[in-house]
Amino acid sequence: MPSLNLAIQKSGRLSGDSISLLKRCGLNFDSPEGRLIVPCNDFPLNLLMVRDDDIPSYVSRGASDLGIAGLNVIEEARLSGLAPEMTILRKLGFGRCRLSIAVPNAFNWEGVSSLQGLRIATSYPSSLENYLRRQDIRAEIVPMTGSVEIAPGMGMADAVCDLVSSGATLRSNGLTEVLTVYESEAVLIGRSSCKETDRLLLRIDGVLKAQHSRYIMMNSSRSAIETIRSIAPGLSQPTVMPLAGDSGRVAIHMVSSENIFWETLEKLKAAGAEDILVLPIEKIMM
Ligand code: PRT
Ligand code: ZN
Repeated sequence: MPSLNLAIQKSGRLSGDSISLLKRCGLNFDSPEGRLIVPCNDFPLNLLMVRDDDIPSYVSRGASDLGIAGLNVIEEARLSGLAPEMTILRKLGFGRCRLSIAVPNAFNWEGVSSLQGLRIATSYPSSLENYLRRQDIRAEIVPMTGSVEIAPGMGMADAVCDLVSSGATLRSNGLTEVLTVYESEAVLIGRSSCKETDRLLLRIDGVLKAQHSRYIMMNSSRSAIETIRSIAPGLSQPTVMPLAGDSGRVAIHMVSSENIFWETLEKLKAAGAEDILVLPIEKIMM
């Protein structure tokens, strides 16, 4: 059976989380360090270790069946017409950031119309152009490949359009974030599905679902079951079992599709639940 190719970032912000996700999907492979192609031992899949910017082209041109990259990289490639043949199969929940517009702290910001006629430095010219067109703004785009945040200080631009996560980089360069162009996170992209991509997708879904889900166990009186069900979120049908030697009391087991907060445990206790245990779930197959 021919192997699938999955392109991931060789080294950078998305590499660790991409590898960790694939390992949680049961894929086993030797250390990818310093290698371009890494075969998996027990799944017909090769990892292609590449720069994140090349991932849309690998997938769109059919060299790779699948890829993991930031939505920002995918959007930019799609809008620039470089990688037309790809679809977003799953959002993966890591590598979260946003593409934002920022201006010098002293700038008199009065809303999006303040961008009219400015020079805006960015590594995302197509995303910015698309945004400005939709907002009916005419501005000059100054393309840069990195260190965009220094452009206003160097007199090269009046504003920047760059990725932001904590905002510390903008702050330390005397810039204020004023608009979000789009939110981004790591996504899985592909071209067409086949039996093996479907098999991998099922595992990815299982891992993503499990990481937010919790298994809850508690004891209570039979009469408290309905109140308890109304308190704990995301529950379908709990398993209710009689406790040995006490016909009025039961053990309740259930899966919650959301994390369980201390406040919820306090409400459960107030409703009469005791010995409440909350456990993480490793895998879910529906
Ligand atoms: O070598 P290669 O081309 O593969 O890597 P790269 O250097 O282009 O990318 P890398 O590893 O820096 O980022 C990979 C992906 O991580 C990006 O495409 C985003 O999808 C995602 N990501 C998440 C980020 C950030 N958060 C982020 N904060 N990418 C970049 N940044 C940079 C940002 O450009 C700015 O310089 O971090 C700085 C801002 O961070 P804060 O926390 O100070 O706001
Ligand atoms: Zn890159």
